[in-house]
Amino acid sequence: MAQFEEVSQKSAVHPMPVGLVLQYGTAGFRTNAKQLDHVMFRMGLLATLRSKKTKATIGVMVTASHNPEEDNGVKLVDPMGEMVTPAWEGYATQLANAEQEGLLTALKDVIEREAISMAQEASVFVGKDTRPSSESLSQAVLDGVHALGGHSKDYGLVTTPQLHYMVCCQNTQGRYGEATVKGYYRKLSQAFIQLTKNVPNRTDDQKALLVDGANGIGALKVCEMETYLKNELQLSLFNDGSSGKLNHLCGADYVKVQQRAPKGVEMTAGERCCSYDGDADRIVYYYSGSAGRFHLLDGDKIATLISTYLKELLTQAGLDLQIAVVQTAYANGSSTQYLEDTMKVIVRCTKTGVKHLHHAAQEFDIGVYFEANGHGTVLFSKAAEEKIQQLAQDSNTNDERKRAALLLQNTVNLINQTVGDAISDMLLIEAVLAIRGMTVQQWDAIYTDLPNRQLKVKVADRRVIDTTDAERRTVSPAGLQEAIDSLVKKYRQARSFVRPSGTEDVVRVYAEADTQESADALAHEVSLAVY
Ligand code: 16G
Ligand code: ZN
Repeated sequence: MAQFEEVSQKSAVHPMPVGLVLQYGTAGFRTNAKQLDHVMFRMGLLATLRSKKTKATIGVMVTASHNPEEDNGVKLVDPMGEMVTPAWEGYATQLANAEQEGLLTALKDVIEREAISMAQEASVFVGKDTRPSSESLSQAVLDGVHALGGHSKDYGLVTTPQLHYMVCCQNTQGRYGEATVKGYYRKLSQAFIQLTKNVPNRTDDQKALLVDGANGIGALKVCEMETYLKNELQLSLFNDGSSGKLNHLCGADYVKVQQRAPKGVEMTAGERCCSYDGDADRIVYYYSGSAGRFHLLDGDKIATLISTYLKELLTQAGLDLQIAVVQTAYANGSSTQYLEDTMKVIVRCTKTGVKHLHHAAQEFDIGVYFEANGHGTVLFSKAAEEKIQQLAQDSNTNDERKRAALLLQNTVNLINQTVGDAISDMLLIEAVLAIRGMTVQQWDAIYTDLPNRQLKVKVADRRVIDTTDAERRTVSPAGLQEAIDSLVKKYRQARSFVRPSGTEDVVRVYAEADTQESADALAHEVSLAVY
């Protein structure tokens, strides 16, 4: 077949390095960019098959998020803008690791197992981040798509969530929005302006926000968006990529892990600041307290702010919709306690990795999900969106209910429901703070984080650790959980868990307790028990 001849010819131009074995992990393939050319070509092939299978547009994003600039990676995006379904992650691993001579057999195996009609048209959207290697690697993806006769649209430089958004817009015939970058800016900025325009006396101080763009794609895109915001938000952008290196001493991951301000951001006491990660699907906020102390507002604080705001609006609107917050084991114990005991919202805990949280959040009318590291969004069920819309349009509704319904409607429009989105999350947080008239300190004071510590432990084989209960308990090796339990008992308000990393060859240890000293000591003791 002519189709496969072209695959054979082109794959020779994208050869696999000898002896390299890669796995499609929690966030796709990720490693040094020099090892990825063949993977990109093959993901172009696989995305084309996935498109034929689903009869819909599929996305391929070339990025390695918060990894160093020398790395790169690739993720596939399914028709509704969600992460690719797990069975296909397995195919991705098989294709990436097939020997050069075995590539066609591996490809035909997928076609057969999925009963794919090769006559079906295919369409693939491709995007890339600002890494120097992304240019040629995204070209390799396009080569793969074309080798199997697929149609492609190259969005060039976009954030990861922008590409997810485009895929969803395309497959919902524009109902979710227009599948262009300008369409994305227009939808989000209009919703933001609608939300903030009736807030009385917003001062310039309240409109001001410092943004650390991690020297990446988020910096570029938030700049493009600024004019659409009509001065309703006044951004001071740092680490915009003009001189610094991607993710180096800056970005959401650096700030969260180091618990300190990024390089180059000059903040005065009480000023709101935020950091994106390298592909702008994560965000954290922070400020400097009066004594110069650094205060971090992570994904847990963001989830709390947003769910509190939504719950209040639902009450005002008189809408009986179930709202839940989805977290992982890393969520600070104080946040879980506050949400359950004070806010009385349902809290669910899932395994680490966006797809698990996203999936759990889909089970509720409104599902707010955030990882502590700042990745998250809000999902509204179709029924919830319809109820909100009906009420917003109902002329018999009284003023308070109508106002709340309109706010909810614009909130839905402001959120990128396909995946966590630093720009969309930032606009939502800014709108909520404005509407509720809150300063960043007041937001921070909703609850106080328990002191915590994370450690990495190198072990011979991290796969010997098996976990259960959303990674909060270990089932093997034997005796480990008992050892952790007895260590935890020594401290007050303590909790600890260990889990094998899905992205690095290490075991991660988390501990929290009433004081920093206790949290540090507990983490250390648990890490010794892991050896
Ligand atoms: C990936 C995940 C992220 C998770 C992290 C955990 C996605 C898009 N990203 O980056 O959600 O927090 O892995 O890494 O799912 P770890 O397994 O090394 O701790
Ligand atoms: Zn990211």
